[in-house]
Amino acid sequence: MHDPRPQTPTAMKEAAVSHPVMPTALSVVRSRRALLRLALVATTAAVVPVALTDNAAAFRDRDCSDFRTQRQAQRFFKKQGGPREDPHNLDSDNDGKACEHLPRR
Ligand SMILES: [Ca+2]
Ligand SMILES: [Ca+2]
Repeated sequence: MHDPRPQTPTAMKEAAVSHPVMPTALSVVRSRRALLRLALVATTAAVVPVALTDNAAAFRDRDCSDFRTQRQAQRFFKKQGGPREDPHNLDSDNDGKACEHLPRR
């Protein structure tokens, strides 16, 4: 088994040199960074799933089959920013009319 502690007097001296008198200040900085990183990771881990869940809940893709009439689809399409925006792709031919194949009323 390997013992990490220095075995020879020379190795001990080298170890002492590579860890100077300020290890406390240095390790404080290091642990602060580690803490910050940990906090960042924890925050990201906590926020990202919530954000994803929120988005998924807020945006439920609608299709023409979700509407009974073209009029309903058109109303929804306009509410969602149509025809400039069409996040649900209700107007795939971009003529400003959503779900033309649905009955008018
Ligand atoms: Ca859609
Ligand atoms: Ca269309």
